[in-house]
Amino acid sequence: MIERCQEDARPRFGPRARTAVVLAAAALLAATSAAFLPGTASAGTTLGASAAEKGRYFGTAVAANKLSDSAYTTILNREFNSVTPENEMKIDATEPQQGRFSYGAADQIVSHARSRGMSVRGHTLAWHSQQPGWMQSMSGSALRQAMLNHVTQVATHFRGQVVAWDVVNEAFADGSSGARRDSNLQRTGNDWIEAAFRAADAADPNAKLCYNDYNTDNWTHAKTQAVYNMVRDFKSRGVPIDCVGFQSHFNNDSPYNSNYRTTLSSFAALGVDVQVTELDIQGAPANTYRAVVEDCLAVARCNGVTVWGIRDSDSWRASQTPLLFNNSGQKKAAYDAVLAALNNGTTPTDPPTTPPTTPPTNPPGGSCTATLQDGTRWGDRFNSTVTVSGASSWTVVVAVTSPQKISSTWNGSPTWDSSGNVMTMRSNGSGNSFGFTTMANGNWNRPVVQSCTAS
Ligand code: 9MR
Repeated sequence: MIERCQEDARPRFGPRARTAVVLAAAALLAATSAAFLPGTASAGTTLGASAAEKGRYFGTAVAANKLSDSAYTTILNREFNSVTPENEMKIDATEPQQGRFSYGAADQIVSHARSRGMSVRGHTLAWHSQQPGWMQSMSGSALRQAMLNHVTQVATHFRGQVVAWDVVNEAFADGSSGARRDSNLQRTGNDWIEAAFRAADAADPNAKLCYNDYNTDNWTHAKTQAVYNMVRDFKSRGVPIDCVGFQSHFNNDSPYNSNYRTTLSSFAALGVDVQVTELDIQGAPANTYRAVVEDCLAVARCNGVTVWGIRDSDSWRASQTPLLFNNSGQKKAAYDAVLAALNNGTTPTDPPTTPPTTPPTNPPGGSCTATLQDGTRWGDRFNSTVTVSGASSWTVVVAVTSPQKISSTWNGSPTWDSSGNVMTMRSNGSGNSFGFTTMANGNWNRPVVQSCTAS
C-alpha cells in the first residue's frame, strides 16, 4: 500500500527573523563534518564532527581561565563544535557594577570559539543566582528595569555571535509544588520571564531564545510539567520563546529516567527546539550517556548536546567524575558510547538493555504508514526524517528527484536502485524512524515516500 508523505508547512523557527543566522551556523558546522557515502552510518571520529553529520552540535562548557591550558584546549578544539561560557556571561561577571559592563572573559571565549568555527550558547541573561551585590539588594520596579536593561545590553553586545541564549535560568521551584521559585526577580511580578524574553528578542532578533532549568528531565515531575505549561502558554500568546534547555545534571539523587525522550519530544511538539545544555552524569556510566544522546537524536527538534566541562577535574562536581574525559584528558568509556551513539553504532562493551527482538506487530507483507518530516536545511543539503507506524519491522521506499542525491542515512539499512535516486530502507532495530540527508544540487523538492511494507 502506498502512503504519501504528509505536508508540514510550519515555519521552522517561528515568526522571528532568525533563520539566516541559524542556517549560517549550521552551514559552518556542516562544513566541518567529514564526507561519507550513501548507505553508510556516519563515521565521524570526533564528537563535533559526528554530531554535525546528524545536523546537531556537540558542545561543552568552557572556562576562560583554562584557555591557556594546552591539554584543555587540545581536547576542546579537537572534539567540540559549540561552547557555553561556564560563568563568564553571568550577571555578576558582565555587570559587576550597575551600568558598568565587563565583557573581557566572555569575549575571550567567544573569540576562541568563533575563530575555530564553533557556535556559542549564551548563558545566562536573567537568573536569581550569581547576581552582583547591587542587584541582590534591589526590588520592585527598579529591579525590573535593571534586569531588562541588563538583558538588553548583554544581548546587544553579543548580537550575531551567540546562536542561542539561556534568557531565563532556573525560575521554577524544586519539589512537587509546580510553583515559580521565590526570588527578588519573581517578586517583581509573574510576567518577569516573558518581559525578559521580549527584551532579548528586541536586542537580538536572530538568536534562539531559550528557557533553561534543571530537574525538568523526568516527564512525570511537577517541575517539568510546570515549565511545560509555561512554554505552552508562551507559545499560545506569542511570547518569543524558541527553545527549552534541559540541564541534565544526573546523579544518584536525580537520576536519568527513560521517559527523558518523552520529555524532549513533548516540549518539541509545542513548537520549540530542545537542547541538552549542561549534561553530566555521576560516575559517567556509558549506558546512560548513550541513552541521553540517543534520546536527543530521536527528536528532530533536539539541536544538540552540551556537556558541563571537558575533564572530570574541570567539573563543578569533580568528585563525582561525571564527564567524558578523565583528569589526564583521556577518553573514558562514556566517550566511546557517545561517539558510537552519534555515529549510530553500538558499543561492544555495553550489551543492549532491551531484548534484541520483539515479535512483529503486523504480519509480513502487510501495510504500514510512513510519514516524512522536514529536518535541518543547510545551504546545499537538507535532512528528512521518516516515522513508521503500524509495523515494528518494515521496508520503506523513498525517492528523491535527480539531480538530488542522498548523501547519508541513519537508523536503517538502505539499498539503492541503479539510478541512486530510489532508496529502499529496511528497519535495523533502531526504532520506528530513520533519516537521511539529501544533497539538493539545486533542486529543493521534498523526497517522496513511495511505499511502506511490514516485513
Ligand atoms: O559550573 C558553574 C560553577 O563554576 C559556578 O560556581 C556555579 C555558580 O555560578 O555555576 C555552575 O554552573 C551552573 C549553571 O550556571 C546553571 N546550572 C547549574 C550549573 C551547576 O551548578
